[in-house]
Amino acid sequence: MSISRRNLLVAASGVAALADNAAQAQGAAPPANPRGAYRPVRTLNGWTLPYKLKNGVKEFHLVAEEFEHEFAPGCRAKVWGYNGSTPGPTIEVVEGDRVRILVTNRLREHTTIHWHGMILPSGMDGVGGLSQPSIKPGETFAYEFPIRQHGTHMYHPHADEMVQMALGMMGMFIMHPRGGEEVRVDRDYCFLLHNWALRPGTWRPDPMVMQDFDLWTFNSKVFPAIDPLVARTGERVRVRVGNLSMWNHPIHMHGVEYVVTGSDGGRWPRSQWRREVTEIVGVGQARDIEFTAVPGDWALHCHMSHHTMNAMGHDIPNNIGADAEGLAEQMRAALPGYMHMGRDGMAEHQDHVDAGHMKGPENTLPMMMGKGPFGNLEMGGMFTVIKVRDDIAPGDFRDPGWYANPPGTVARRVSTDPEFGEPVRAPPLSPK
Ligand SMILES: [Cu+2]
Repeated sequence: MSISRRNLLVAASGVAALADNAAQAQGAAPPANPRGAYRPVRTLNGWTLPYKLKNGVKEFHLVAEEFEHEFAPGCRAKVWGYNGSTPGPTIEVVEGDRVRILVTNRLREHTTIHWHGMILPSGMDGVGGLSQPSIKPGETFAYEFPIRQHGTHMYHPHADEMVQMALGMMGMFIMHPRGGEEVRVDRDYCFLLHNWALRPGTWRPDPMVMQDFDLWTFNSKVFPAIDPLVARTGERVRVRVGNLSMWNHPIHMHGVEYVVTGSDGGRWPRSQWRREVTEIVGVGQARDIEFTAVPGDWALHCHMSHHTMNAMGHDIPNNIGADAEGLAEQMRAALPGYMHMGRDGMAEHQDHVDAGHMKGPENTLPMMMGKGPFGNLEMGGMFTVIKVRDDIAPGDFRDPGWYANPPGTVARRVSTDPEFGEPVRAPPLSPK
């Protein structure tokens, strides 16, 4: 099953309309903060699940299933997720709603869904064997509960959890506060952090891997396939980040000091908001960060530098500083075209891949990818760009291309002589 981007956009805008209609249906002539009138979230590379209103209950339908997913062009895998996507579609509701979530299991083993961090009856908590019998292949279960809180939440299986999450089963559950928000945001983005052990040349993520992952993803995509976060200068932007991976991720944003304003516990009182440039989103946690958009192209990425790389060898000897030309010549005798890499650093990697010198195994991505207006970005994994412009219309999420820097505001070359200038240097080590 494949869902085109266009259909996703239609689905996403459809749910916004539904939200508005629901507000009108319940609707009092314009109260200050009508219930249901919220700014819908924008799921990076994803979509929001539409619902049907049945006797005042918002009914959603999730389908657990296997399908093919693309991490970026050139790398696909058989994954598990919901309704044809990983992460599954975002569920978006308002505090005070009553929801019914149908879960159909089209996998070949049983499953459940746990509503992570949500206040609900014990029997709706979704822990297979503890809260409920597991949902067997072919069965559909209904979860039904009132929404009694707000915040950035998640859903995931609590049955064969290690395997099912490693293969991509997870999604976001956004609950908007009843009565609106005191400080409103103009754009509200969300994404989930995850990691995948997809060995080069293979097509199924390996759930047994504990540490050496190959792909680090925002919403199951790697850079440069991750959507940019677009905003207009001066808009207030919220980014909701949830983590259902196996590592903690320090999420770093360039260009602004942002404010951490909330978590799984909802939007915090303003006295608890704090300024940061990097916020660790721990495993099983969610964080909301907000900022006022400043014009430019600004990186948003995990600060674990291996997490902004795509697949790489984990057991390769360190070649930095190694003079291996003699060895390389001997190798070329046996293997024509042999190249020794990594002596001066690894930035050459992307050039060699682009030039076709290095042909990787099937179904993998170069460690470093992406082109910017000034050359190779040498990034992969958990990296994307916040693109802020003066002339973007409210609600326009189209990629505006690269930033046109005002004259005189770009770092420039002033010399090509390595002996240039009189830099002050630390004193040399004393003799041994
Ligand atoms: Cu990370």
